[in-house]
Amino acid sequence: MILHDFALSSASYRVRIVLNLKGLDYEKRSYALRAGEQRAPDYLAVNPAGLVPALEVNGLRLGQSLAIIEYLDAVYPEPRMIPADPIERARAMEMALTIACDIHPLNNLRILKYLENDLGQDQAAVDTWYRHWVEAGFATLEQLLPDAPYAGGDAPNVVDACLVPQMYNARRFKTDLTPFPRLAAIADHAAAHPAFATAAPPPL
Ligand SMILES: N[C@@H](CCC(=O)N[C@@H](CS)C(=O)NCC(=O)O)C(=O)O
Repeated sequence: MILHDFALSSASYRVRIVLNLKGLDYEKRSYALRAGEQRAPDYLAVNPAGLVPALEVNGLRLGQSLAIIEYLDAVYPEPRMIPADPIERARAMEMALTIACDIHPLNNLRILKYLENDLGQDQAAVDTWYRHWVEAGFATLEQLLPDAPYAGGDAPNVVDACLVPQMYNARRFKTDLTPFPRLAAIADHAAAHPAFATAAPPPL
């Protein structure tokens, strides 16, 4: 398996966590996102979106971190990342998608660069934008998360794999986490798990 990756990419970080939790070996290929390496023709042939991550396995080339996690869960079911029970599954996806659809796409590198380079916003305005959307999504998650050690209950699941990278980025952008004590506790607990620690980018 080849993971097309970048250490600071939170979507790639999700997949690294899941590969580690499942104990799967993989080769990493890294792309300097600020330099635009993800838009080079060779990589566009792997992932036409020009985004990381992408996973190559047995001739399959797959983009979208949650599609990759779903694939890995189907082929390597233990430990499960996406619950089998329909209600638990729907609840897990509600939380994971709050991060993957309602926070991350608004704060991705290309959006921040567009705000800065095309719309003339300064760094302070970009940082305010970033924190605004993190805080909106985190306020939702603070209500949804279970009263448990992990977002997945007694063991980490897809929600933890999305939450820990998003929390890393929230701290990187100096988001005030005071209103989100449950979220911070769960993210910190999961981040200490060896599979998460091994997947982590350099400490802030
Ligand atoms: N929804 C996609 C998002 C992928 C994505 O946006 N990746 C970012 C890094 S976290 C990226 O490649 N950004 C490059 C850019 O914005 O040009 C997923 O979950 O895989």
